[in-house]
Amino acid sequence: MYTLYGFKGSGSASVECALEMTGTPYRIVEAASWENNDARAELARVNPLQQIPTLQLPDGSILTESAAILAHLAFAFPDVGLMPADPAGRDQSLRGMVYIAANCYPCITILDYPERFTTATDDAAKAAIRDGTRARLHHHWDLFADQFEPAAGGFLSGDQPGALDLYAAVVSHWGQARVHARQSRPAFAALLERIDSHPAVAPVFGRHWPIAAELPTGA
Ligand SMILES: N[C@@H](CCC(=O)N[C@@H](CS)C(=O)NCC(=O)O)C(=O)O
Repeated sequence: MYTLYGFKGSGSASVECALEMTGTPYRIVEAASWENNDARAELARVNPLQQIPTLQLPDGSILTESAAILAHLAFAFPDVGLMPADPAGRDQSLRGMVYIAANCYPCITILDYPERFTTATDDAAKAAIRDGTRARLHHHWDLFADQFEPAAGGFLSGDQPGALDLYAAVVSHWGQARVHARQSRPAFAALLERIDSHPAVAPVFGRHWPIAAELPTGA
């Protein structure tokens, strides 16, 4: 069976949701770089970056990187509809996931750990890094919203949330992206809320972020 290394309120929520949609058996190992326990050591063995989500496949191999994991599940379970069936739609889904991985998720890492990206040690320098990064993150989400529009079915992946929807909904939980989107790109903010509240998504997101009203704060 699959083993998902993840933690509450983290990026593993997108993969957990996709696994639920496939109906395949899986287990969760609660591990994170910020939790100093045995599971963290296990996570470090399978993913030296100690980042989650990390997924162990039934054959024992390891997948890291949310976009690669979500794409794996979409291809391994093609009937579930995690990606559009038509090649052009699938290409755009992959493009969207790589966009988020390249442009949005790294900003979250910088917001969470500015000290990794500067030799300055004073709080003012870290605050300046955070402020600049947050502004850039919001710009990246604006450009995402302008280029990736929901299909006629209401979601980025069609008539139900798919891999790209899950990834966008999870990563936009942080860095005040939802607050910004409500002002700047209200249709995109509404899409994200539609994804959150879809019956296939809400139970999983509800476990990760129990108080929906507090979702859009972030770093
Ligand atoms: N590039 C990775 C980023 C994953 C990531 O940054 N995950 C966060 C949790 S949401 C993490 O584990 N951070 C811990 C750390 O960097 O020490 C992906 O796209 O999945």
